[in-house]
Amino acid sequence: MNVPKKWWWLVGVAVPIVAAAIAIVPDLIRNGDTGGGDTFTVIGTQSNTKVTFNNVSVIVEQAKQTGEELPQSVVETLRQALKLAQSRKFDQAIPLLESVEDEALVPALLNNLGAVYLATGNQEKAKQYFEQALAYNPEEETPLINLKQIPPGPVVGARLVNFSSQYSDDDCYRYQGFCAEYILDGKPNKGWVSADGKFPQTFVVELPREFLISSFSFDNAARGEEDRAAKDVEIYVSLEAAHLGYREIDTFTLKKGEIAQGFKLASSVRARWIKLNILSNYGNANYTELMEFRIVGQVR
Ligand SMILES: [Ca+2]
Repeated sequence: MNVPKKWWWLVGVAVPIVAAAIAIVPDLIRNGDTGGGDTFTVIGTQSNTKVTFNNVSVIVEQAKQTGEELPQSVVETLRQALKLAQSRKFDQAIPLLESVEDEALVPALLNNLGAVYLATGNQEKAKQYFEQALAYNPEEETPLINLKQIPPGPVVGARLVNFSSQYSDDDCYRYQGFCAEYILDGKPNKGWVSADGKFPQTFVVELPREFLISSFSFDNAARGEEDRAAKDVEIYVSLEAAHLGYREIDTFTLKKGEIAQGFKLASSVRARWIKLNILSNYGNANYTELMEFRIVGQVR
């Protein structure tokens, strides 16, 4: 460094100051400018949940990785939306983010959509977006951070991976409500009818990730004769795989003809796979029915 002698003192003073400033700046960016840093966090309006947003730069970068250069207008809209989110004007941020959803369909944007919905108290919609982001990339950190903030509620993204029987495989779709997968479709009047009168009837449900399960709920108003309604059920959970590692958790007796029958566990259990065995029905010799099986828990 060629510094005139009379300025040498300045090097000793200025260098540490500059070094300290460099150390502080990333934090300032993270907290204050939606253009830089990876994430920023705000407190929701409806709940006191902390929600974490991805910054515009992350969305731009993820789009680039998929071979897409986001148009300047999209980047500008994103920037505006995130500034609104930072000032907790979430309701105004939602339409802006949704307006660019198709053009910037990357995990970081899906996370931000989930985050604005979570901030306004719409946990169901928030969970759908976070799960969608994680479906694109299971390693994506921000949606997972957000999911862990959400108190126990219906698990979103559970899917049926195995079942013992369903009313004639070809006909189950035609009759709109006889297929096994309809026990997870959220509709109390659409569900499963067995292929026969045998027991047990078994369902294996895979959760999108590990959850801490606190309760279950059943819709059990049969569409056919009311004595087809499921009666005694038992529940197993596994952390290993869909086909092994199960331990029994609890048994319940369902009422016939009732929807939203809740059963709370004495203590929450960790689970990635859940096996539901139906052991009996209300007397029908040929068929058994169950309309909905809801799993309530929180991401660990
Ligand atoms: Ca259903």
